[in-house]
Amino acid sequence: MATHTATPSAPEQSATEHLALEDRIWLLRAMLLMRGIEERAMSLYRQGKVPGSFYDGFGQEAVSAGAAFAMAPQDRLCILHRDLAAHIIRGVSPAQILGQYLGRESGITRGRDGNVHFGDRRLGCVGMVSMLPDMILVATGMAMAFKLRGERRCALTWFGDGSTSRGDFHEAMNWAGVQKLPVVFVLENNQYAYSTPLDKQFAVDPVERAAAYGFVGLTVDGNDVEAMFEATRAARERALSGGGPTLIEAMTMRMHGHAAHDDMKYVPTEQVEEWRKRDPIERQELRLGELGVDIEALRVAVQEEIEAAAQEALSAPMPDPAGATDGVFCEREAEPLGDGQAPWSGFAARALDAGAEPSRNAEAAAATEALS
Ligand SMILES: Cc1ncc(C[n+]2csc(CCOP(=O)(O)OP(=O)(O)O)c2C)c(N)n1
Repeated sequence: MATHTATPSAPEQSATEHLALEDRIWLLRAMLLMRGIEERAMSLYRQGKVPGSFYDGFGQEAVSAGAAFAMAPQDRLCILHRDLAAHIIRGVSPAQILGQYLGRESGITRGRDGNVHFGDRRLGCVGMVSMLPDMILVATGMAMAFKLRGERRCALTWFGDGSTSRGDFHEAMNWAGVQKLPVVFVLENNQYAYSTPLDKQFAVDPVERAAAYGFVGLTVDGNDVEAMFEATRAARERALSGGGPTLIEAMTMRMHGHAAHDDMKYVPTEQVEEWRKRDPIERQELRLGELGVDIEALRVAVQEEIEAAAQEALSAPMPDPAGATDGVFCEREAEPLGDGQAPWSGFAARALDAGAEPSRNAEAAAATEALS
């Protein structure tokens, strides 16, 4: 029997039960990197150095950081335009991300796209398709393949509230429910789809629709990175044990315009101010500060890392125009997607149990020692 719970947040206790201190620091670091990279990129955009438009996820960092952190190396991710922390957690370097935004040869698409449509297939991430919400279908298709091949993997995708009004959303949900597919759907409810507010988008909160398709739907505080992690971790466990998909509705707020050109005049200032008090980074800093973590040292280290990455990206060459059409069509047999990084210590512990090498992120462990 499918259930829907409107509980706004998973209890703190259940989050920390699965998170070691190094994990909690990693989550903060991923959010700080996301915010810092996007702030740096926005200033580069204003200097005319980022071609195309610029989209960011300011204020929504916990949604991608928390969910991606719960995914194992062999899982597959379809990452959307406000989910930079997911790329970071999977192992894309800040220099590569900035190289991507600057259209450089060093970016993931090697200058073929800018700030939105990319994903490092070597890290198990599928590059974003612009038509919304087509990545829901891609994730569902991958989960179908895992089931048919008997592979123990889970697919995860993010999408916005506006995406839920399209027919493809319903087709994917229906098929995933019928087939009990190992897929996690993260609905990033950031209150607006471009200028359309929620009350003009749907008459019923879309999380309620999960029950109609026969699987679990739950609402999580999307500005609480640990609650996001815990909800996704549990959804992944359910998916891998045959319990089918989960629709996680992450309640958050788009704190900036739809893209850099948008002054979001249509959003009441009070609404933005209200959400500013729930900033996901400040929240995690408060938690860790109380545990004795040196937040300032972490902030400084992250800023230094971003500045070095910006310099590296700015000095990378532009792509050779002669190769502009390379890689547009698949000219040889496609390589399978690779596995991504999965820094959560829970995966490392399981690998140790199985006698394998730990996947624990050495950098995170060192950071914990230095900061606590
Ligand atoms: C089928 C389709 N229609 C329109 C667009 C243009 N578009 C890009 S993002 C966006 C808003 C999407 O809103 P939402 O799904 O809530 O995600 P958010 O941008 O708020 O994260 C629109 C209309 C698109 N990419 N695809």
